[in-house]
Amino acid sequence: MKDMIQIRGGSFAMGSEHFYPEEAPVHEVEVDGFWIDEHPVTVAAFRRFVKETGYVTLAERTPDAADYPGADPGLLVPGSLVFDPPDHPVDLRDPSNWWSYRPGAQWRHPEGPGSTLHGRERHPVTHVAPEDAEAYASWIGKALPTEAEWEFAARGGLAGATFAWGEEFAPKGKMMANTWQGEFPLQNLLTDGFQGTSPVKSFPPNGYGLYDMAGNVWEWTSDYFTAFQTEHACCVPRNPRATSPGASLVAGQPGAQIPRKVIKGGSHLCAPNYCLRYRPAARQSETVDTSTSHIGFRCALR
Ligand SMILES: [Ca+2]
Ligand SMILES: [Ca+2]
Ligand SMILES: [Cu+2]
Repeated sequence: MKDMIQIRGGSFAMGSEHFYPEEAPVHEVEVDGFWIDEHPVTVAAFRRFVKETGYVTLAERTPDAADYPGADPGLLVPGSLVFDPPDHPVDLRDPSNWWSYRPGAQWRHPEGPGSTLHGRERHPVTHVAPEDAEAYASWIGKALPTEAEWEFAARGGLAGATFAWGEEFAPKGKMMANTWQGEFPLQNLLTDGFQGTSPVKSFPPNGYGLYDMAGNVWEWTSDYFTAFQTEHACCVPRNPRATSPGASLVAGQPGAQIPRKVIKGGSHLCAPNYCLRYRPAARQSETVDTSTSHIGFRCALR
């Protein structure tokens, strides 16, 4: 399979108890063998898909006012979330301090109208929602990985390790992924050489030969987001999947009526002072109507 890596099935300890609560508890999971893309889907690959099918991504369509009761009509226009760093210290609890909904932002114009993909053909495609990722995957005869498959692949055969390459963030000073160094969101030291996304395969692969599992862009999985079960289970789950949108709804949160999916791997915006999530166990929930400049995807084949 071109540009894919075959992963032999097995069981592994999923999750972590050393970082954020949503990753706990560590629990044993078994997955059957599968294939997975060796790097995130690139701009060039996504362009071929759009050229052949005429596909229009969610960010290019006008949002339906009925889905967003009370929304500012000025925001009910095609667009996407763009990283828009503040120039002064901000409250890290409020992501709206560095995310802006930018009309006209989409995969061809990652920073909004006027921005281009020039020189970024080998970068991961961004500004894709789950339905866009799924449309691409089915066009090419693949599927999105489940959360368990994604994490098993990201671990690269290293049981329980913090990072996809081991325990040390930068072994012998070598940067292993495109993350954020410095005080997010004000200061980006660029120790890894990249401010935004980077061409795929710019950093070493993990033990399975997979690139960019950590950092660069977050990656959509096929699973809806739910808390890990804390009760003792009778048996090791095999090929677990979260297929119920209802279970992912969180009352009281913004966008409470919109289902959430699991994204994995962290991005170029993940920094130790804010979001140490460039790790296989890290997981985050994102509403299915979301597209941003730091989320992409890769495909799997079963
Ligand atoms: Ca970086
Ligand atoms: Ca990634
Ligand atoms: Cu992050």
